Amino acid sequence: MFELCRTDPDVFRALMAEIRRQTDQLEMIASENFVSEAVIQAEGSVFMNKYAEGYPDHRYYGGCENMDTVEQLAIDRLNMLFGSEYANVQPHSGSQANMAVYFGALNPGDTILSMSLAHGGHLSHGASVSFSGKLFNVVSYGVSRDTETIDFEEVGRLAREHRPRLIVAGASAYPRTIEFDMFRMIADEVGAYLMVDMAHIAGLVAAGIHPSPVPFAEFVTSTTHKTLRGPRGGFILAREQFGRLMNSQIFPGIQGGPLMHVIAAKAVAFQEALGDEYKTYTQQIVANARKLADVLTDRGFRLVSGGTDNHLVLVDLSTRGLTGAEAEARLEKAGITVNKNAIPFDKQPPRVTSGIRIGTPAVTTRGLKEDDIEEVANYIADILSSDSPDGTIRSVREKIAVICSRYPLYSKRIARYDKAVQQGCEG
Ligand code: DSN
Repeated sequence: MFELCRTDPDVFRALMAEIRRQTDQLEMIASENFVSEAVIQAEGSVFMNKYAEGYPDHRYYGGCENMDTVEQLAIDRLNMLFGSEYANVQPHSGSQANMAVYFGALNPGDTILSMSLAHGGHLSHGASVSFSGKLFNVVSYGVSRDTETIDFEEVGRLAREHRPRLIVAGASAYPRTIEFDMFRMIADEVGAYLMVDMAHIAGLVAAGIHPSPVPFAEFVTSTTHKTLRGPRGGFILAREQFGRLMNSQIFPGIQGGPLMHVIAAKAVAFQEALGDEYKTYTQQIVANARKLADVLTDRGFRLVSGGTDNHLVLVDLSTRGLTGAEAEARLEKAGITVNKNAIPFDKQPPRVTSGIRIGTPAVTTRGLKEDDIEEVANYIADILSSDSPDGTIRSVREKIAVICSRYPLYSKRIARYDKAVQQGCEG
């Protein structure tokens, strides 16, 4: 830290501020998490200096023997984690993993049937502003008005009508179990490929808490940094027969040199996810989300679909005279970070929304359990119920600070940063 502090005080100050922001607030954005020190060390390493275009044992650069070791470790661990036949750990992100599948399985103009962004889907599943919506003919399914769960009658009807070449399952804001077997049946009926983007739930799938898409889908994509608790990045799993195709779509198709420091960090995170402690962690994520759902419901809030089976809840604020944007801002002032989120059939525009999405992966990594979540959920309810919330926000801010000090995070790292500053960056 002394070097960074000395050579680039501007970046160092931003880093100090960011570690304080992450540790002094409760992070409840459903897609975020805190990686281990081991993951940070693998990523912040000299692996980042190396070009390794190609794949293990087939590289376009010399000196790749250690790159081969880490990439093969990541691939083998990932296959073990999900019981898959083929894995590609090079995608820089979930969007690039999805792009590789689309480019491998489809021709431009082909039809994709995927979940609408407005009902919980993802930009890269065909939103008009994304490459996926620009290059392919996208038909969207959503949730039913009654249950706010995926409307499989609609999925089947749209599939029969539009004969998509690819059906996409997976969501960014869906609090319920996704029935991959139902998607498989519909895909088989119309002769479509099935791709599951399990980014949000990958950690729950790895631990066996959510059904796995691997037996049902030709292609499974994911990010590595959400419930899976790795570095930011993506991966693809596929049936063996599609392995060569997926490899060529990632490199040289859409990426150049892989980020070997990120792949090393992925390998470390996958190893962590194979351990028993990780399974306990994911069970606690879900227990915490259920407690959050129960308390908010008891306090009179309406949750989309009436509750949760996974790591997140989607709160409908439309009947409380509050928008998602206002709720997000209030909670942030109190030290609780969430994001505004459209709810199904939302009447508000995307920058405003009628909902907030609240997730438990990051606070569970800190160590919060159901009792703590009950306390936090009541604070959230207090802030969102108040007509003039300033006083409530101030008092909750103090209580959140107490919870944060009860569950410290990155303490040794912060001590090292502080020492660097105290010693004038000389050490
Ligand atoms: N931005 C992510 C999320 O928050 O769900 C999805 O990529």
